Amino acid sequence: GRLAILGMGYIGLPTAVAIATRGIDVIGVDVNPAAVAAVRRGEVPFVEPDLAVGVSGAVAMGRLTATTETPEADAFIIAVPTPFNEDRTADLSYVKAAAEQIAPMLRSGNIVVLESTSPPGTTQKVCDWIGALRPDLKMPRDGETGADIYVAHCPERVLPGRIMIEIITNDRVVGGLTPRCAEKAASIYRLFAQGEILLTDAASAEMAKLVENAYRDVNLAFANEISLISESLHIDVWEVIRLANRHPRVNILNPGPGVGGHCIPVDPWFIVSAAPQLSRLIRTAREVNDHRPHHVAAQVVEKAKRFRSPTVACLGLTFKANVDDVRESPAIEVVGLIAKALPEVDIFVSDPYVSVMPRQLSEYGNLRLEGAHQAVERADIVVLLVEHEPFKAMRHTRLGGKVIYDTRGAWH
Ligand code: SAJ
Repeated sequence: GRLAILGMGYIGLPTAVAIATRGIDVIGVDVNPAAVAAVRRGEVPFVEPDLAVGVSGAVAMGRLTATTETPEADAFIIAVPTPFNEDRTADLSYVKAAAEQIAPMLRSGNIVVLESTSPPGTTQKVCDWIGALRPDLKMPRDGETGADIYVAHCPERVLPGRIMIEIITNDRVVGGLTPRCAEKAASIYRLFAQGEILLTDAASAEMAKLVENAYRDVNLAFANEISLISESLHIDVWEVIRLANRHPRVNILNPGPGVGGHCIPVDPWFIVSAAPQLSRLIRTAREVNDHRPHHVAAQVVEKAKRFRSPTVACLGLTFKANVDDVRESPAIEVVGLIAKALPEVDIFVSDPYVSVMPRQLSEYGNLRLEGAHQAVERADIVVLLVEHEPFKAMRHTRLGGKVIYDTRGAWH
């Protein structure tokens, strides 16, 4: 068998490695020639534990190759981004482009799996887009048997930082346009997944994925709101959460400077736009979390007023600890807001995973990227935005005499 994966990113590349390692020939397809060239050299353009060794191994074994042209294959996995538009509806242009790239290559018996997180109904659209270009093929239809092509949705659900573990161990939801489609698509995941494979229909699979991330977002909003309230009452939120979590049925997450990454700040909006009138809690949770960076920045500005000419150190720029991903990072938003509000103040920024000033921050002349120790040494105010391991270790040694704003509770 031969499998093509469209999108050599955070999901497509790990999936390619997992399958290639099982002795299947995998062809990675990407519109970006630089991504293709990197895979061909056995390299990974981002940091993810165990992925680099997996890619170089799979390429060396000759099981993984990459190309910009969609090849013929027995199965196709679509793992391209689904960003959102200004109006917070999903931008399906990458998914559509992938479906249209696949269409001319399809032969009877092929499987097409959508892994990209998508609003309800997208898997059906993929089927329709392909069907429009290939009237010669019988596409799957609810209640009918005997299709030429099998179309299903199998949403990715791996946690950045643990992708190579979770891609193997997580249970997988496989939703087919027909039961036969689900069964066919499941055969791909049975190659490498050790978790259970749960068969369902495509719309349920689409919704389940969105609900998983909305669930986390609502829980993060709860933690962030408790933090806001506790702060206003001069109560230590970390102590409150530590105590409350000793209840057998309470498990509050950690508040922070906001909720980032490419999924959790985006996916709940797909639910809201599918049912705007009914999504009150989910929408409010998004708003609570989106407000966090503004609150954190305002607190820093407040603390800075105590000094005549303060220096601020901001530790962390990525969207969460121990990854190099800065997409939708609340830390970057916080730093930008502080830099804008305090144009006269020197601000040192430090992150072990970031070596060039992120583009969104390049306009501020008062920002400097620094090593953490130098940054802290010179600072009057130290703001911890991401709990990277090396920052946690600074707890006792470096912080004496400074004003500390620990947004992650890493030094508690
Ligand atoms: N965060 C907190 N406090 C916490 C935990 C997280 O503030 O206690 C913040 C993080 O710093 C980050 C954001 O929340 O900014 C999201 O981080 P995360 O670790 O909760 O999740 P992601 O975005 O890395 O991955 C999520 C996962 N979804 C769920 O756990 C339901 C992952 O399984 C999904 O595959 C992924 O989204 C995705 O791609 O959809």
